[in-house]
Amino acid sequence: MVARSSRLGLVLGDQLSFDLASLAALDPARDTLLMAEVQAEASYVPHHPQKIVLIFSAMRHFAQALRERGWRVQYVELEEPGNTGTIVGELRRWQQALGCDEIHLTECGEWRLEQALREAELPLVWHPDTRFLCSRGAFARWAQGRTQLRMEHFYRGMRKRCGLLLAADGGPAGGAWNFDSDNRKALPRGLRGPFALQFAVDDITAAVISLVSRRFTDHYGALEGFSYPVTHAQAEQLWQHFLDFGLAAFGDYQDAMAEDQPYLFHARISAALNIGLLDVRRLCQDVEHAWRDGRVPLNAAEGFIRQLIGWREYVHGIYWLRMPEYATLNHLGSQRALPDFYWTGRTRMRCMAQAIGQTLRLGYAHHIQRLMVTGNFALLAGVLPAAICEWYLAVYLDAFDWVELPNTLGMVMHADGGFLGSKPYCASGRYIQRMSDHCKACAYDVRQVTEEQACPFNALYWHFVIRHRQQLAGNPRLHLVYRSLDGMPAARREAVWARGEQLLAQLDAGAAL
Ligand code: FAD
Ligand code: DLZ
Ligand code: SF4
Repeated sequence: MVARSSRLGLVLGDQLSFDLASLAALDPARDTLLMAEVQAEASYVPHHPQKIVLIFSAMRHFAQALRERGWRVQYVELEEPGNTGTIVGELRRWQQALGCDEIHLTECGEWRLEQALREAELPLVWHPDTRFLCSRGAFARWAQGRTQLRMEHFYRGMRKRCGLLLAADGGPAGGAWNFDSDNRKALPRGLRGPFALQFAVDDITAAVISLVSRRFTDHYGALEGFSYPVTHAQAEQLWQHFLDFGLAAFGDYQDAMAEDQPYLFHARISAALNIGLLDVRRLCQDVEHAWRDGRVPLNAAEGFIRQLIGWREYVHGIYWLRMPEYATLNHLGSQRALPDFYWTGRTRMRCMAQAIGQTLRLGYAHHIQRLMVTGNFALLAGVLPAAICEWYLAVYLDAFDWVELPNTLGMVMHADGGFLGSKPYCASGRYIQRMSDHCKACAYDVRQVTEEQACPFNALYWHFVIRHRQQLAGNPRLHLVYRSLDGMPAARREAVWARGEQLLAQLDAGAAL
């Protein structure tokens, strides 16, 4: 027998927050919450197996925590008989079974699911996702009438609005809004980031790992080694660990990459934050306190806060401003299939093998690996934006469309024509050499461009610059690049182009490079 209830509340796998707006509108004494593991959400892209473990385990732990707080939770496990396999199907089933006349839910992270829900004939009562500091409406108001949207302008407004890192006169602490020029240091030889905190697998997670090992055998990525936080308390531990040991050097080495150091001084909190185990307001306050108490330098505190209230809120705003047409953009007309080695890590390019290898092992790569290694390669090789977007959405524990899509389609692929970023982040192997120690261990030679063993990034970079001259040459931020292309002797330019053509033909033939 199921108890009758007048209202149903939906809690999705990335809405595991006690202060979710829809929960605040419901009454634990009368209403029922629905949480459902469904095949459609677990397979709309081939999610990394550890991502499915994270979501299901965190959902099961959250359901338990809600019950302890007095909520009635209808929890549907993936293999439960009667599971319809979709969120809409489960809502319909439980609305009828419980006789609910209202379904309360919070705005979704992904347009795809929100659209499916809005199209379903269900008595839905929507609530805004107040876990973001800038609502969809506030972002649209900020964007209105601007000819250009720039993260830097948005970010300054957010600093003022949130009262973060401000001087007594209301200006920026330290006299500048931005310490980016201090935050591009290569890692000194021998310096290592703090040890990575590991979280033990409890009975709930073990049961989910067993489920995923049976049901998602065709998804790429390792299932063994899962050690990510699945509860609020564990996420808090991860955060405190970063505050104590990572944050102080975060700014300096934000852009650095190193052999066999997947995390360096990065916080590793994105997945926990995106599914609701951490609260962005709290994180920012903690960082501000750490700086005011003298525990971390200003360039670290500012660099970190910029990621959270700048980039994170900005891409969220852009996503909801421009969906669904944003996902279809392809300004540069890129059409190439995604090379197979993105799914296996089997390539002689050391930087790519390291970034992809750790991605398959851990479901994690830090920002510069995503932007300047795997992203840069996809941009230079002219991969179809939809194909590389699907890859990013599948392989990272923190990946949800609202954050993955603008970063990949906009920032990496320049497929929105510069709406999100003012120029493509294209770079040759020299950038990777400067910011990492990968080139020393690579089969290719980063100093060469046209030779057989030349770093593929080099010729592909010039090939990209040449083939997109029409779209990019007018961009003031690329004037120097085109000036140096034009200064190249014609024979050299032809040799570079030929080597680029040869590499692209190899990719088209399915070679691993
Ligand atoms: P840190 O380097 O310690 O940064 C702290 C926090 O800042 C992150 O946890 C994250 O919440 C936020 N942040 C930093 N940069 C960004 C950014 N560009 N956009 C949004 N938030 C940011 N992040 C995701 O959360 N999910 C994604 O699916 C995702 N896809 C990406 C795809 C590409 C192609 C690129 C270039 C970046 C993507 N990012 C994504 C942003 C960024 O790479 C990750 O947030 C970061 O690597 C997570 O690791 P961390 O927690 O150690 O971050
Ligand atoms: C990512 C994910 C996965 C793998 N599985 C589920 C699930 O079974 N049930 C659920 O409620 N949510 C899941 N999620 C998260 C959703 O995909 C996410 O809530 C949507 O993409 C909307 O943001
Ligand atoms: Fe990457 Fe080129 Fe350096 Fe090899 S030489 S690690 S391919 S940048």
